[in-house]
Amino acid sequence: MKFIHVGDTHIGQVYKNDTRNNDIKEAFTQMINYAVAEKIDFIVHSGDLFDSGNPPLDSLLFVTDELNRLKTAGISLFVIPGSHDVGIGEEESIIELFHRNKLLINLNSKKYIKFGENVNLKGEVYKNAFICGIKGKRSKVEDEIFKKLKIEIDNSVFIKIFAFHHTISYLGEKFKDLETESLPKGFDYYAAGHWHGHKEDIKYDKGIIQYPGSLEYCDEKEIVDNPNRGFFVVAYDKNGIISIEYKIIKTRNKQIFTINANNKKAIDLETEAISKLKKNDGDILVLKLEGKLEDKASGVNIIKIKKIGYELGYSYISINKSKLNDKDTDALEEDIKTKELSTIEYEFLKKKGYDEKEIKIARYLIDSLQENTEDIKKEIERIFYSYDNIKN
Ligand SMILES: [Mn+2]
Repeated sequence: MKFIHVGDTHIGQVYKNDTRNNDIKEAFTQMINYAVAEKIDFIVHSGDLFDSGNPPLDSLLFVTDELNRLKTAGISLFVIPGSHDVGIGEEESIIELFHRNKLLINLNSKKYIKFGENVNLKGEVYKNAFICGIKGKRSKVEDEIFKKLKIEIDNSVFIKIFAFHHTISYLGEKFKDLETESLPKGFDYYAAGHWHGHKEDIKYDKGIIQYPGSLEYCDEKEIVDNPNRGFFVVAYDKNGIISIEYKIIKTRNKQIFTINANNKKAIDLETEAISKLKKNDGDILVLKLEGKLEDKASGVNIIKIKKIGYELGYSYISINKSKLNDKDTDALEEDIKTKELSTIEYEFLKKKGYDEKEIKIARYLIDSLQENTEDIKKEIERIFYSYDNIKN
């Protein structure tokens, strides 16, 4: 018997670029094609099937069609909602809509999970596997729910699978939202999601934790850092797991350049950047501009570079200036060390050409934003959530 473990497919509008959003769909189709062609027994999805809890109609239609293909092939899909599958302020996730239409099994649908003094969790027994899981939450440490977890494990099966959607402390303290030790014990395979990197064979209790990573690159950092994208194919029999294979999907060609700005003028940096571009058939282009320019960083005409790039055939262009400095950024760094924030704000607005009255209004707005009212808190949470979306 064989199952696929996939996660973080993020169907939706990850990019402000149709080609890349279609690439994300195409990656999902590649996975479904494989499952159908190889007669896979079932699929476990470890969360973030969609990029948002309120996906656009084209995403809903696309997923409906793909899941119908799976259904026709007799392949069951077990899903836990991820941090992205739940809309802001909502309890239910978009996954539940598909569950009720019998296109997948939402492992956190009401019949599987009961919250009380304990969190009672049930699973499904399917093809001699016991499958259960806990949905992800946005940007909260969720050790609490895991501590209260009581799972009715069926021990008569060949393998036991636990799906979750968190970054465990094993991967580093910086991004963790769950202590590794908080995971329940007694499972053979921990199907992990949320962290978009790819990590295999993390030993835990008597089992292993597996992160397939995002199925397609969800941002520029993933494009640069993670060369391969894919999903796991796990074979098992009555003795347990036989083999695990990481199936790499086909992704678009990438061209990544870093250009150093030291001792250069903006126009020279721009010319050098343009000289790197070549005619191509829909490649991804990432240009990283780093170092310190002699004149102003704003002198690099990003719009012009992108225009030339798109004319040469690139389907997606990202130009990163976050490590590009000039005398102004140096001065700002010095200011931060020596001056009050309000002085820096005042001087900044003055330099931008605002008069005293306008600066007063701006100051009033800045101050009101620092007040701790519920509305502002909510707004800030929303902004942090969007930021979190970019990261995970
Ligand atoms: Mn994700």
